[in-house]
Amino acid sequence: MKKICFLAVLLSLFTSLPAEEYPLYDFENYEIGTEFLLKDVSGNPVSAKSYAVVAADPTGKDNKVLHVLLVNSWNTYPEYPLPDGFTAAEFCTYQSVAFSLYRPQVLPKNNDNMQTAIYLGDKKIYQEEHPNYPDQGERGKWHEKRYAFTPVETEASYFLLGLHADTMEYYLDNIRLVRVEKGYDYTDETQTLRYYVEQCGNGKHIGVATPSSWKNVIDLNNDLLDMSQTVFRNFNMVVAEDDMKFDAIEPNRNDFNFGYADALVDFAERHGMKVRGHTLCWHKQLPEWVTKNEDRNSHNYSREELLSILRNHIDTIVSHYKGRIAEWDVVNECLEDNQRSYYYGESYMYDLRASVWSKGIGGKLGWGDENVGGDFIDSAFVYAHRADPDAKLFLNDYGVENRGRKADAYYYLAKHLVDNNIPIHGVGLQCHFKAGELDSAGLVRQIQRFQELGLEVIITELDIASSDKQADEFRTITNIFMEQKNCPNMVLWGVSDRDSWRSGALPLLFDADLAAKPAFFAVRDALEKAWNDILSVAPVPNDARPQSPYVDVYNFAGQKIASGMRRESVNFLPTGIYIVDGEKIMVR
Ligand code: 9MR
Repeated sequence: MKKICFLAVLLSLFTSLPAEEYPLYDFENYEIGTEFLLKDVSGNPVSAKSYAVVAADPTGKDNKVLHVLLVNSWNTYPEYPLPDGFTAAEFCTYQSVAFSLYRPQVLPKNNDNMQTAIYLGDKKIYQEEHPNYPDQGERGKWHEKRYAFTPVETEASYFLLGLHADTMEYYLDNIRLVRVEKGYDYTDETQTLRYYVEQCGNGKHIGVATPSSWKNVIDLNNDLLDMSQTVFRNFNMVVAEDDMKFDAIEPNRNDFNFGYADALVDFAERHGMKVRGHTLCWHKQLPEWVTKNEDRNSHNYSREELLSILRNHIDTIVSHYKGRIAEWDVVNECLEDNQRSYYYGESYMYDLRASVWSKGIGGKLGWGDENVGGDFIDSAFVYAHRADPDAKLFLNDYGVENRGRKADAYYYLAKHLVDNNIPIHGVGLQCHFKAGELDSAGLVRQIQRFQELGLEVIITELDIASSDKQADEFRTITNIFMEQKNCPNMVLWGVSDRDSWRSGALPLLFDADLAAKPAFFAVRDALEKAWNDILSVAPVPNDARPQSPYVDVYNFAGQKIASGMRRESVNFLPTGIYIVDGEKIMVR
């Protein structure tokens, strides 16, 4: 343990870690004019006008490069033999392929649809798929590129690397493999976040949002991928960043697309992780058939029709995952940012945001805009509860974590739901924090007053903008999460800074190479501290009173897990903390 802490301190002094590189092709040993084979991976003949040939650097430097011209050739890439004695298996021990790319000022046919693809033998190990095509950088200049690939099993003796379009011209140089130092070794479980949270034996989960399918940075079917391993080795809960939202899952009316969501749930089950569902009812990311405008009912659906759209959506999805998704964000971001009806007559109120749901369904719950009502909230919770009575159901919102009108409005909304017996189990605090915004006393107070309502509080979308305090702020919030009894889960909104929705803010625990940042070590230290605190609970004297040979056993969260168990059998329960005869017992 000491060794790990020392390592953590040492590493936290560095922000970027060294990379190990293996040079593959710099073309300097080739004669100008040497041809490289071009291969069409669809098996079609390559047009005779296409070529890949060693040439002089187009910027005039004394340097040899590979010049590729493709004419009417889709899916066609230069083929590079692996260096003598260097196997495909060794290739796959690296994480990324890096190279320099130059595109001439004038492209043939002005074709700019350029996606990079990499194959090892006939197996595709990387392809950029993006609806808008990636920005390959300004033309007439060299640019550095680096792509993490998916390792595969193959005995291939060559790889393919190039750009994908019909007719185009480009230059490549300095092709190499890169392995990055991560600062910790995730194959040693005692160095991961998950290990410490699970050692605590109190049922808490540390979770992460898996990158949206369109970002193409996680393959949920490939457990070898660095991104996949970073996720399942460090976290024991997942949520889809985008792929369970309305537009992703019901893009056309009653036409459900469960592809990525199913893959995520399978991935989670394969790795013993819990799944949060996000999100059933939101004003954003709605398909056009629901509304064309997020704050209006643009198709003028009737109240009945909208309720039936909402019911069918919730019922289908929650039933599809019955028993497999532990908790749902049922209603997301339903409060106005600016709470004007804060104090109304004798009581505290809340303004609901205008949306297709609040405007089209209406109802009495909520004040402010008289055309806005909250019946959709009650309905959404009831539909979800009917579809899976065991799933825990949550409100989720931002700007409600500390003190202030919106934080109060959130409390009063939740209280209203509880008072009206709506099946709600808790609230999510998103926690997208700017540097310095975390108010720990305010956060603790907010978590605790929901406890008085009997509600859980989940930190659902944590990210904190980078600053010299970032690691400390992550440590503070992790301590709060571990200390507060009604706060079972803390979820990071993304894995790597590179893929974050706030990419410029560098708000997460891993950098673009999935190397651990100081924030990672701060979270891990806080989890380890929580475990140490539990271990240091004083042993209970066992001669204090007569003992029954049969006991009821509760878990650390206070749920009964066994009635009338033989006292000796308690020692054979899985490692963890249990409550027996009102005392904590540690089973190792
Ligand atoms: O991270 C999500 C990003 O990829 C989407 O483009 C965006 C669209 O609205 O939603 C982001 O996630 C949001 C989450 O679903 C709800 N709370 C705010 C999050 C950040 O915008």
